[in-house]
Amino acid sequence: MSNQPASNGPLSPETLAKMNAYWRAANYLSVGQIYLKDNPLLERPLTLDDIKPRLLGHWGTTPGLNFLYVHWNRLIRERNLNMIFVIGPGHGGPGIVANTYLEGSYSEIYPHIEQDADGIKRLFRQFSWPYGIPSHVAPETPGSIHEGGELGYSLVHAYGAAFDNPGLIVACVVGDGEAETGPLASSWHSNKFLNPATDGAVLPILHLNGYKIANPTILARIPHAELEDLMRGYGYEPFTLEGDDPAVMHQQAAAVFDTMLDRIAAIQKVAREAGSTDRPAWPMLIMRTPKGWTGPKFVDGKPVEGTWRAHQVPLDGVRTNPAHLHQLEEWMHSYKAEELFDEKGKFIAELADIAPKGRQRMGMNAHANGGLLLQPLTIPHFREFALKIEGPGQTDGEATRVLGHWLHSVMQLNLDSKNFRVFGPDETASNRIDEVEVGTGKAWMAETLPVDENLSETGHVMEVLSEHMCQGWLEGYLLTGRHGFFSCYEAFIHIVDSMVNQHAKWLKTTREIPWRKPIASLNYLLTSLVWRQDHNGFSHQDPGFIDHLLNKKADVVRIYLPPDANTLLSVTDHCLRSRNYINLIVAGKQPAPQWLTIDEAVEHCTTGLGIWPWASDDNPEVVMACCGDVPTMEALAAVTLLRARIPDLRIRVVNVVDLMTLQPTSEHPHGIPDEEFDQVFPVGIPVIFAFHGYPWVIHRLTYRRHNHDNLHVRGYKEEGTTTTPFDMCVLNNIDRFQLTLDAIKRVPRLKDQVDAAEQWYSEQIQRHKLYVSENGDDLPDVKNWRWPATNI
Ligand SMILES: Cc1ncc(C[n+]2csc(CCOP(=O)(O)OP(=O)(O)O)c2C)c(N)n1
Ligand SMILES: [Mg+2]
Repeated sequence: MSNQPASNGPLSPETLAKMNAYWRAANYLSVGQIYLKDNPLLERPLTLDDIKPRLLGHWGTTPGLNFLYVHWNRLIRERNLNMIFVIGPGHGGPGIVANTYLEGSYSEIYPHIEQDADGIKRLFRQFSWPYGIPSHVAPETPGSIHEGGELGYSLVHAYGAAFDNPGLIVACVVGDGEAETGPLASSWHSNKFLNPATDGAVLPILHLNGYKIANPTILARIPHAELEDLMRGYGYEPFTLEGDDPAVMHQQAAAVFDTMLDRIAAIQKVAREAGSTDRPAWPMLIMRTPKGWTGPKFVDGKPVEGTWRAHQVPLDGVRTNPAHLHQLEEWMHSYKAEELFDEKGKFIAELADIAPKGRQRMGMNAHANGGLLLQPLTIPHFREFALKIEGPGQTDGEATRVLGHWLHSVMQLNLDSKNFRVFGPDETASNRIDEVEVGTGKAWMAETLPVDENLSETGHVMEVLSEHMCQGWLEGYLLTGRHGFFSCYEAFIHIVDSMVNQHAKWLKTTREIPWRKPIASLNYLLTSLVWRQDHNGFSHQDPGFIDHLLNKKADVVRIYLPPDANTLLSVTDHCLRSRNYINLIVAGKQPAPQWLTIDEAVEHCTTGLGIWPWASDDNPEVVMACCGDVPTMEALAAVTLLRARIPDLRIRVVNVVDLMTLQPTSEHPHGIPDEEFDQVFPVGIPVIFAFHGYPWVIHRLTYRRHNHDNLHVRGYKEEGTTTTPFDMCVLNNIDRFQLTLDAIKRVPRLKDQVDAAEQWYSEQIQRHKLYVSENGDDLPDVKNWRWPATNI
């Protein structure tokens, strides 16, 4: 391949020379960031004083990324494209920083990194330097919506960005190691959901540099034909670019990209003008280039370029080994910086000129700073969708179905602006919010059969049995300035624990970056909850996502457990209007008693926690607290049992919707002040707390509150099976009988009644166990229990 004439391709000799020089400049600046703190243009011989004390960064992937960037620049200019990039091997940070510097975006955003030798020195020094910039593509990197530190999500982010952005092309580099991850492997299927008429295009580039950190990659070691077949099997039209001779590679890359962009244009044309609804075979590129391309070929006699040894810092002994220092100097000189930067260190104008201008520069594209484009949703008045209730506990309702009715309206009102999607791993119907599908349908570009329902090429409900893909699409969609909602079974949301970590980090960091504008919050509805897994059992029982999110920065996370339909409406309305948060809403889908009118619900959700007056006495001797729908019902049922047994017992019922209100104000912005907490949970009064999730969550949140010693929490303690709803409560000791006994045991003046209450408790549990074993259903007095109308 390398003996093909360099002139054989679409680039004129001048353009080719300029593009290669541009690439050299990017490579030079990348190496400089990894090694140098001074002498940025090598105006004097390199000495140890010029070298950073700690050598951090990843060279191996970087020259390939730089190569691609310069080609994308050409495409943007020649074809007047609106293009952003997503870099899977985000550890190639130096390359993207270098390129955004060369195109001028970097200095505009960070004016202290000027376009001269001083600016380059600062650019080098700040990289991987304490209080400088991270070594990866990061929120700090202009033009990026993707961190890439945790591998696997590039392609799914790229598709999320492309949905409903018909004018956008998202160039996406997938590392060949990254391609081995589960999320990435399923992400290729995103092409079955991308509509060429109404969505943008994704340009996937599989960066087949052959290696990961210490191993070859699978895809580099299967026959090329097999790899192409794999890509064809995923529904793509694979193109290949292979080689290591820069001049030849530039020509071939230009040719192959021209062909691929022509393909994309043709696909979009037939869909947009001729109305074709066929699923196209979108082009994708397999780019087989050496890892660490243009870097040291051998170090200490061992091959480096084209091997895994190029992954991080190829010459790691420069501080101690003069030969390494010398080799670094030679390597850097090989890029001929003196031809690329003028005497002041400014990138020479005729090279700088090949980059796009203004917002067309990828570092400046508004789609990569989604908050700039964010338009508020049109949100219908949720009060009009409220469930009418006949007093507390007198009406049953399915909270999520009520929510689905309102979400349908949200969807309809925003269909024209195409900025709202609902995501779910095949659970939208099961979670009972499927009314949202009516009138838009579920996105689907694959084959359909007459038996199918609600599948649509323009659907805005996204269903795929991959929590990773739902999460990744939604993140890409949000980060490019749109809104979304993700409903998931409670137990299986853990599949994306790690992805939500990364998104939380992104949000935390961007809050401190003034030029990154706020984006819509990531909203989760967790339903199909631990307490009501009647036909699924233990595998489907896990409320631990709450614990997981609690570890995140308080600035970023909000957790709500609305006890009924109207509180769910109020909370969700709030979440869809919020910005820069991760909102977790936990709410059941099964028919259940409803407690609050919409006015009461709004008031309750506004304070986040409160005394329910209709269930409470003045001057309480015990507080029955509850958080979550099933625990709320059990707590209230316990109140009726307590009142029947001890009519003069003064009880207060407190319900918590916003979990973070329990934390001290110093820990979370939603935390209520200690004085308020003490009013709700008076010092010295025992609190029996029925909680939806793991009980220690409540202790963790309240351990610094005055009344913490009197707080006794019941929650899920990992007991479960396929059994009746009430038996689940019994197995975990959160049932009404247990809560009743707990209250009697904790109120000092009832000391004499404890023995009898324990006896009564055993009888109730025995009665329950016998009944469920024999009848396979809950006791009628439990199942048909209602909050007494007379108490209203
Ligand atoms: C999910 C995940 N697992 C492991 C790592 C550690 N890691 C960082 S880079 C890398 C190798 C990546 O190889 P590849 O995707 O081929 O990138 P490139 O060769 O372009 O550097 C690994 C395993 C990671 N960042 N993310
Ligand atoms: Mg690789």
